[in-house]
Amino acid sequence: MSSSIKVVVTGAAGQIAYSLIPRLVNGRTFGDKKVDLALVEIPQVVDKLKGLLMELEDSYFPAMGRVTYTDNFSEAAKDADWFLLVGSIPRGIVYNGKKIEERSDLLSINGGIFVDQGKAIGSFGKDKAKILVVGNPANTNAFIGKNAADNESQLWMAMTMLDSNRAKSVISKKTGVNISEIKNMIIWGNHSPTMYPDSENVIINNQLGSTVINDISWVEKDFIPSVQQRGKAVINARGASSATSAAKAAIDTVMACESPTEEGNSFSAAIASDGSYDVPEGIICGFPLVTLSDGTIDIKRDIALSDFGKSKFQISIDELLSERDAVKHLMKWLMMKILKI
Ligand code: NAX
Repeated sequence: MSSSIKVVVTGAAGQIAYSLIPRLVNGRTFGDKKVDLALVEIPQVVDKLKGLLMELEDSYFPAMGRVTYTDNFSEAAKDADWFLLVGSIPRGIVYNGKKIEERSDLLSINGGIFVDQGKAIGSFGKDKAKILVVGNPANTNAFIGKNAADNESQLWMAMTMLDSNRAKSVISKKTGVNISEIKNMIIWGNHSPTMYPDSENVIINNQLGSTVINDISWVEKDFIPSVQQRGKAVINARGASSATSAAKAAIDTVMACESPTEEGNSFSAAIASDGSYDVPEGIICGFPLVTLSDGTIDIKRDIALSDFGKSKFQISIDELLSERDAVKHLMKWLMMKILKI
């Protein structure tokens, strides 16, 4: 083993985590590094993690290091390199006597969780730690967490890789090209039904999507809605939300960050806007990303968006801005800090 890495996973007793956690220690995700795991759950279910730990021990993972579990996030966060924030309160659950149906309620409840987790990550996580938010509403949770962490060396991302993988699959079926030859599949905007999967800038067998797919009606009426609504379709068919594909997408994101991106390609995740593509600064927005040879992750800035693409992307940007406004009250602590109250 060349070195070790510490990974924190929240929502560790949930269905995504059950598929995700073994892959973190399988010796492929982090190459030959030894992987220490800190698994986090809410107090009501944290003891279930004893069973998961037993299964991990029984699975023979030579790359697995120390595995701990706790309901104390700050304790888990100490010196961690990676945070996979999967845990959140899902829509439809009864919380404090009220059924959570509205996105605004979901934003508020999960937002509160992400203030605390963000503060702990900023204080106890390693400088340069990477944080991938999977728990929904992922972009705005990441926005809240990043602001609470207040540590510019750390990289906060929200997961859009699952949307990108879904889009590659749809394009593969449409064109007959194997998914391995479909690259630069960009998801612009929010991980929500407003996202814009970009069929014009995708690379299909070394050719630009806009030259391969000459069927705007299919793009508008089939491709975009099917990617946007795929999560719902899985729920309808399976009676539960995507789990194994979400876990695979989280692993794909980690691996994309851990090694340089090949020339001409990009990977999908949402990060804080620096104003690129005229996206208001600060919101956590889906962009094409590249990992540079020094390990830095940057926005790929040379993508040409058509007027059609810009108009679709703008819908998602507007949604992100309205979500930002809905959680402004959670930024109070930030104002207090600035005003030194
Ligand atoms: P589950 O309900 O199976 O598991 C969630 C787990 O999180 C539960 O065990 C719960 O106790 C735990 N949890 C809640 N609050 C916590 C906290 N503050 N600290 C630690 N743990 C906490 O959900 P699962 O199917 O695993 O999905 C998890 C999240 O991923 C959901 O928010 C879901 O909406 C989201 N998804 C995001 C996707 C993406 O592409 N970004 C796709 C898949 C998925 O829908």
